Amino acid sequence: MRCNDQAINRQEAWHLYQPKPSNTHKPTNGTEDECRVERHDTPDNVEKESDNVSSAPVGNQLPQAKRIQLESVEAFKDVLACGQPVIIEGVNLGSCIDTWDAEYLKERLGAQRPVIVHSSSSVHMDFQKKNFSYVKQPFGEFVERAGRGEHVYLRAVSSDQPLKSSTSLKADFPEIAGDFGLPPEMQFAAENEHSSVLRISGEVTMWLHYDVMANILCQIRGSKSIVLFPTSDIHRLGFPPGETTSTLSPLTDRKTMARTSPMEAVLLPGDLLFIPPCWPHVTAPNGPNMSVAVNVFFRSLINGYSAGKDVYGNRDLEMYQNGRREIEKIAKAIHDDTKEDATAWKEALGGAIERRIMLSDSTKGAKEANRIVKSAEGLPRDIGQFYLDRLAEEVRQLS
Ligand SMILES: O=C(O)CCC(=O)C(=O)O
Repeated sequence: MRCNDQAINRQEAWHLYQPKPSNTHKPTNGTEDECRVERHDTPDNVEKESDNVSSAPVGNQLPQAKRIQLESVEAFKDVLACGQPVIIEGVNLGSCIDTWDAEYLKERLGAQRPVIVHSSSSVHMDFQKKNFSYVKQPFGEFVERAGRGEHVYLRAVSSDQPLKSSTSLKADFPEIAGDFGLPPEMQFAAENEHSSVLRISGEVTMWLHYDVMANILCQIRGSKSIVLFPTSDIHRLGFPPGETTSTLSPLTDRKTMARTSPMEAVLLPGDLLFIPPCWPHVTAPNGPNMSVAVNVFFRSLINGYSAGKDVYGNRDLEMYQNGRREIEKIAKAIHDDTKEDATAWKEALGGAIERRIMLSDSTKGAKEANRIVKSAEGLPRDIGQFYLDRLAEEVRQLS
């Protein structure tokens, strides 16, 4: 699989993300043209119409993620280099595909084993409104609830140190870990693994979020739809500064969907979805059946990860965290200016940051803005630009 006609240096392929126009989705084979997907909206009409449209499910008209088969280790590196979501089918994930039903899981993991699950009266779990509670219950009871299509969700955490370590199927569920394995073509993901997360759910739509780690979501039982947005859409998706979880529920919000460029991936048992880093996504069940999945988070960037602990694989890159500290210094530097002057400085600094312009040292806040611009060097273009845009906006919003 190639994402364009240029040869990719495979040794480095995994960090050679290319900038992409926001209204296209990149290829999974052949040439760019083969892989172009039309934007699904007509922005002018939608802008006018949207204020009257409040909540209609819109997920069923979306461009679909491409399905591919993976032939080699190099082909997987090409997938990473393309930086687009893709469904990989026809791989051997191990005996889990045949065995992981409710009875088997209860028998192997123990029906009385206590687990902490998200439980809600709504199918739409909402992280911001916290319309769910964490419930401790025996695993057997949880699996039965999930099987009945109740709104329950298990996202495994490390059984030893849930606040300090990321979860690993091998360490936390050794009784079933041998049933699951990534195919050899995905050696790169296995070698750079951050965590492997067991997820079991009933009828639940999970909130919109992005992960900073690359992600292979392996659907083992049941079917699920995932709606994904390119990184360049993040500023339209209601992510508060410093957060990787959105305030919006885009699947029921036609206005948001129309302003962005989502695609959909419908996963069946045995399908693997590659979710590139910093691609917001929301998951929805296809019916009230139990879904069982494992997702493997892995590092796909050469550098730039936050130095602190990242238990969930979603801690923003170092450049964003450092950039926000630079913005605090800018705030102090312009604190005593008149409102007009401060607005002019903020506009100038924000513009320089988003356009990657280095300012002369005599400009107020220039050192800080220049450090922000420099910190995007070496990152994939779309990810660096996303963080620069986000920081530029935060400079403009300084009060
Ligand atoms: O399986 C799900 O419901 C959520 C998966 C997900 O969000 C992820 O793998 O990051």
